[in-house]
This record gives sequence, C-alpha cells and structure tokens, in this order.
Amino acid sequence: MIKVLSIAGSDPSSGAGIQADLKTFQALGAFGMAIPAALTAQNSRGVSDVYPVPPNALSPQLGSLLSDIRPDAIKIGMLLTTQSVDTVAEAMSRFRIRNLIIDPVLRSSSGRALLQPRAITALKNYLFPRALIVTPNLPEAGILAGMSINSDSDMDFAAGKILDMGPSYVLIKGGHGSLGPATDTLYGGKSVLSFSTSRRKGEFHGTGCVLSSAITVFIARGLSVEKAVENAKQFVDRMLKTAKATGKGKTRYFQF
Ligand code: PXL
Repeated sequence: MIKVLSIAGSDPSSGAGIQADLKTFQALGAFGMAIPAALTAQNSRGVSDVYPVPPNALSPQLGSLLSDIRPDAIKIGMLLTTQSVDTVAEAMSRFRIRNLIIDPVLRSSSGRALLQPRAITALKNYLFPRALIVTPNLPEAGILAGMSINSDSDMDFAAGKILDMGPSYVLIKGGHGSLGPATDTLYGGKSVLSFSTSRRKGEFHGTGCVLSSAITVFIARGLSVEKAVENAKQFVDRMLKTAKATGKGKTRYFQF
C-alpha cells in the first residue's frame, strides 16, 4: 500500500485543494490522507474568501497523524499564512520527511492571494530547503525569483534562483504562457527536460493541484522525479479531455 498526504487548502467545490488532491490519490491507487492548512469559500466563479487554520489547530493534526502513519510522500499546497508555513516546516523537520512535493500556491486564477505576501519569504526559507520538487507556474516562478520572466533564458535564470533556495528539482509549468503547446520544464537533473502536451482551450480549475498530487503518488511509488513528472503530466492531459463546467461559472472541473 502506498500512502500519501496532502497538506493544503480546502476548496468546497472540490476541483482544487485537498479535495482534488484526495480524488487524484484515489484515482491513482494510493491511500490518500489530507490535512486542511487553510480554508476557502469558493465556487466555479472563483474564491470569495480565505480563512486561516490557526497553529493550535494545525500543529496537532500534523503531530497526531505523523506520529502514527508515515506517508511515502507528502504534497504541500495552499498554506495562506506565515504561521501555517512555520507550523508545517516544523513538522516536516520533526518527522524527517524526505519525499516532499511543494506546489507554491500564491494566487487563485481569480486573483485572490492564497499565500500572504509576507509568508513567501518563510516558504522559501523554511520549506524549499526540504523539498524534493517545487512546482511553480510561470507567474509564481517570477514572484519567487523576484524577476519578470519574458523569455526562455529568463525562465532558466529564475529556475536557477529557485534551485538555490534548496529544492532538488523545480518544475516550471508553462500552461500560463499564451502560445503553442503547454510545456513544463524540469530543472535540477542531469539535463533540463521539457514535457509538452497540446494546449487545451478554456479555463480549468485545479490543474496545478492535480499535477502536484499525481507527482506525489508516482514519487511515493519509487519512480524517479523525471518519470514521475512525465506520468503526472500525461494523467493531467487525460483528465483535461473530459473536464466539464460544473457550476454556473465557465471554469471546467476534472471528472474523476
Ligand atoms: O489552484 C490553486 C488552489 C490551490 N488550493 C486551493 C485553491 C486553489 C485555487 O482556487 O482554492 C485550496
């Protein structure tokens, strides 16, 4: 049995966040677990509010679970506050977690801050050094590296800056680019690897959550980072084909 844990935000509409992570874990045959580290109010039209989970509610969830069950890999998503970043980092250190996949969620598609600006430094300083992979999209990579990314060489430079923060690998997701195929670029291995799938028209909810959760399952199974990313990217591409508008908004949700 492969056991995986998501520590991330709650999306009641369940296209993103811990709910989407659990669906992904289930779809890929793993035993999924989830700890909400932040809450959102949202639907298919976007995020209308965010609420922190205070450290005195987050820390015992981590301590109780991790002192009993050891996940084969852990995914971290939306954390919202510096306090959540610190609390999660402390637990990752205390339980010596190694297969750590971090999706550095900064904003929702609708533009809401999902990580407070002052928490970005804590994420970089206390969690990135423990990460096997971090998976920013292009705008997130620019913010993390403190630069604007307008070319492939900018992206290479930003990836170098993020790798200097301590993760073994960084996967920069190009889906937010405007032209050509959806290409994700993996840095940190012997060579830079690109993974391309055809660009699907429309707006999709939770793509980054599902990708990072799928990577987490494949890492938990013992695959190399390169193979885990390739398999996860193929999984997301398959899910994109059957995604459907689910509420009144036009964003499409994966149908597991
Ligand atoms: O897709 C980013 C994301 C991650 N986690 C939660 C979210 C969102 C986007 O809305 O709500 C909980």
